Amino acid sequence: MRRLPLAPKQQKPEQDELHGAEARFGMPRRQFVQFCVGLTATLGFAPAAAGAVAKALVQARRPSVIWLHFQECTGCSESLLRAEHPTLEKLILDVISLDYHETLMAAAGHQAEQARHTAMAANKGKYILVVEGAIPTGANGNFCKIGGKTAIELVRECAADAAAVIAIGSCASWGGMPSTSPNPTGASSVSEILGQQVLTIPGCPPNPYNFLTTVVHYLVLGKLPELDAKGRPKFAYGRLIHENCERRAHFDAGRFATTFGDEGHRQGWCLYKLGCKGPETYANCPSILFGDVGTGSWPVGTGHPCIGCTEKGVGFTKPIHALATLLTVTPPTQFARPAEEQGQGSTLATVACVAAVGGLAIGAGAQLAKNLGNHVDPPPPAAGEDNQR
Ligand code: FSX
Ligand code: SF4
Ligand code: F3S
Repeated sequence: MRRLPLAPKQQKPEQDELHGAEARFGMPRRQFVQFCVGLTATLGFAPAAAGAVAKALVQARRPSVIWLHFQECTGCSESLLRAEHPTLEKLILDVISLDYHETLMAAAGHQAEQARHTAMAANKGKYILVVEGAIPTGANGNFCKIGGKTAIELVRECAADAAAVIAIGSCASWGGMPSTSPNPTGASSVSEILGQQVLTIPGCPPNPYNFLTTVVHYLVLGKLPELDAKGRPKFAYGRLIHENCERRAHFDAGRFATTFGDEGHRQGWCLYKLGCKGPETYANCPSILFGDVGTGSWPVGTGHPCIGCTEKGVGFTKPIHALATLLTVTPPTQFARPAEEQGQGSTLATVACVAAVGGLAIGAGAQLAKNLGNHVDPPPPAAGEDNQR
């Protein structure tokens, strides 16, 4: 029998790296250590890098963040408000300096505009621009104007002096829901408006930890994480949902729910035949879950097929109950290690890449355990019911 790789020994942050954490973050030292170790694992850094993460969080100068809102439901901000480690309040006050955010700031009108101009001037070339929502290009951009400027003008103006631009949510990443056919407002992505690929954190809403972790990567290494062809951080969007799904064992065994509420659905079988887009959607939803409420807190975990909300060309494009394209049918335990693709070296960044391999391996081990734990014997199929592939 193939032996699963053992988890590397966890190394906790050094005491001096924790100095000041309690005062700055207002959280017990133990909780702070857990938070740092969790972020380190999410990033795919080696466990030994938890100290560097802690140090960066304690000592780094808070980057100024300007957050723009356009065509969207504000679910991206809402999902951040529901994050627990840390809460958005801690994120605002301690990890980033949120200098402009229309939904959360107390200022309005001219005061709000002044806050944006002041932050941009004081942090020229250093601030992070976060854009939430699609940008309407129809009617010369006049569908959305703030302070007398169109969304197109605002994005270009704020991006000009930004150190980094992050498109948060599917709307800003590729147009998302507002761009669904026939797209009467000409809803477009940030990358389309700027004419260059920016970092995207798609999802409707996106997972708040993927944003938090991206910011922490920036704090620790002074640069944005490695991206895929759609601008998504590879640490979060490097693998298909189908590869880490807790129902995968049922897919491999050919056990499918065929209607909502049938025996297979109640037994937690695979949702592929109900239109699950996990086989063609890249995201870490099954691994990091949502809302900090425990096991199963993600769409498929609650019994609904993934609609592919992180995947351009799938979410809000393909009919919800259309069958997904199977990008791979190889069981995840058979995947080649990605080590060879990552290269080797001794810098923290490279250690992080190599650690990602360990992280994935550990994830695969945990996933296998989860899958085995979820295994149930199939009930006899009802007459005429097709539960087999
Ligand atoms: Fe809503 Fe954000 Fe969806 Fe869009 O998330 S959750 S419509 S991705 O821009 O507010
Ligand atoms: Fe999970 Fe969907 Fe893949 Fe089935 S098709 S294993 S429910 S991701
Ligand atoms: Fe979206 Fe599918 Fe994840 S619908 S939240 S990508 S499980």
